[in-house]
Amino acid sequence: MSKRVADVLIETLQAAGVKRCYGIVGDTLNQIARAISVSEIEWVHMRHEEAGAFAAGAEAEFTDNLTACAGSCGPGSLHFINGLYEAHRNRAPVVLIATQIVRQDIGFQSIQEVDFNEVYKGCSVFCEMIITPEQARRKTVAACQAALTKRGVAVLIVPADIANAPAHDELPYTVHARRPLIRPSDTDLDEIAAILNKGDAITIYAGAGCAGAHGEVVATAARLKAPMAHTSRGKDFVEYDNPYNVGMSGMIGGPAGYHAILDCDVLLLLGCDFAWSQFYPNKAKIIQIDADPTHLGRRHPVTIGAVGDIKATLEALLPRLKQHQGDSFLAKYVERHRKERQAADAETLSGPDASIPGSYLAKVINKHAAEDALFTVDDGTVLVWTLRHIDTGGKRRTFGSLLHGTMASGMPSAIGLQKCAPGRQVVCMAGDGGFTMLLGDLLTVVQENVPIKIVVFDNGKLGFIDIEQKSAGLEPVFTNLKNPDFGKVAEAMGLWGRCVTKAGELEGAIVEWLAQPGPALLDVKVNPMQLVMPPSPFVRPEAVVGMAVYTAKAMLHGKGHDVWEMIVENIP
Ligand SMILES: Cc1ncc(C[n+]2csc(CCOP(=O)(O)OP(=O)(O)O)c2C)c(N)n1
Ligand SMILES: [Mg+2]
Repeated sequence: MSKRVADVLIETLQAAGVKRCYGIVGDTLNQIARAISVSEIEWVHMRHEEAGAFAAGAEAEFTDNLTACAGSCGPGSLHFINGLYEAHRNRAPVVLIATQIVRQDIGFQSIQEVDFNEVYKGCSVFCEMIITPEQARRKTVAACQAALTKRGVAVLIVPADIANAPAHDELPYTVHARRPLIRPSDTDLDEIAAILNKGDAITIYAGAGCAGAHGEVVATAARLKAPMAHTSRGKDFVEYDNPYNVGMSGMIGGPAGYHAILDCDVLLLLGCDFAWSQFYPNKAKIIQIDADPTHLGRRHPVTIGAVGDIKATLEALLPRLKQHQGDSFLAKYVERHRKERQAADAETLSGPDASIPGSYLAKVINKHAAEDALFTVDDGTVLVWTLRHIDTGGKRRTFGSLLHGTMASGMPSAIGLQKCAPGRQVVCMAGDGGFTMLLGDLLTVVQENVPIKIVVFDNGKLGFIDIEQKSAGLEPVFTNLKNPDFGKVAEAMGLWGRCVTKAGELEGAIVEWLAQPGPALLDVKVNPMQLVMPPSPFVRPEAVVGMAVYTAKAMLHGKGHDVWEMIVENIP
């Protein structure tokens, strides 16, 4: 067969570093699927395109390699949308080949016609159609280059007649994606240093922009005698080997991180775009350094905002900083954080027949998972337990939907991670609601034989929403989930499966589950009444009132047992 545009497209993606393409074949995609089948790119055959987008996004985020997904026209390429929002917000370089009906039929509300420019403009750095065969290579290169350099999703719309057309001789366009080193000017660094050198009580708030800068960030804290709080996305990069760590702030953080930020006189934000303005201090001077200029001062007014990569900026800033001496401010929050951790670790259960709290389950997994395990996490209470109780130690990584906040990303992201890191242990911390949303792709796990380890935090409800409704003073509605034994479901679908209901069986089951050579699923019936308790100093008054109102309403409606159980489970 003579060379087609489809071949040019795939050749170009391969040259740009694409190793895998996730999707579902069909009509307008078939010519491209044929080109992939004779290329070095691996096709990963999903059951739902949304899961394909989550998998591609996780692979791209973890490896920093361009990763592809592809769909047929209309609904086939529409289904990626939620997963691509997730990838885009995580700045993961993903390219979607959205195939389209033939050019001649576009604009007539033809069968399966969808305007992908409209659909994908909110979650992409590039969204263009290949309009003629003569521009195929050039436009594919432009898509790859945008995804890799602007960090996000590129959507390449490819009408079927174009994919099928004979390839043209084009100039040898190739992708250039080298990254510059960026740091503030010397004058700006002097100004920043002057404020920090005068500060008495400085706190660092570190975000995901600190990736790759652990040494420099810790050295800066040492120089400034500064406690260091971190965001949930910064956890993997700064929490470990860090004597200055005081934990997270925010609704799922702890009092030490929260107060260290509110009580300081200078706050140094490093690669940190934490969204909630009520957790920023109003009187302190705030210095913000971020690689993305649009992040500067958008959450809270700042004194100085400067653009720079954290590692390069701190390397240039450190020689300008004087060694601070007094460490009473630092010691206060470090000690407070140590006590919080000690209290959390001391959680015990009443005996082998006790029900299993989600927090306890996360701790047992923390104990037994590999030291370089990769964790994916569904949105919901399970995300809170994971962020609070999984220690990364610098080698593990956690992948939750922390910017887009979607359910169901856990299992498909684990597929993508295991595909690109076959030697690593990949653990998916799933919610029963999130897991069943894309349950069909458990068949992909079996068909592609990806040996991920899935644990379902099975509380029989949309737990997080149940808590939200209760704290608004409402009686929970529409949150119950009628679940099967997911261990048996797993076995019927062709993987190892088991269900655990009692505390005494848990540890042995976790060891057995993690030791499985192939994919394995552990269904753990966790306590449905466990609340996610925000640290007491910042429980919003309306939430306290809400819980009280709910309690009163539940009592009135004869649900005294629920209330009693909630109290027993949550009041230490
Ligand atoms: C796609 C999507 N739909 C709805 C929501 C709103 N939401 C957030 S958490 C949640 C409940 C999750 O339930 P489950 O997976 O069982 O986790 P749990 O909170 O019970 O641990 C819902 C419905 C969302 N974030 N994403
Ligand atoms: Mg649940």
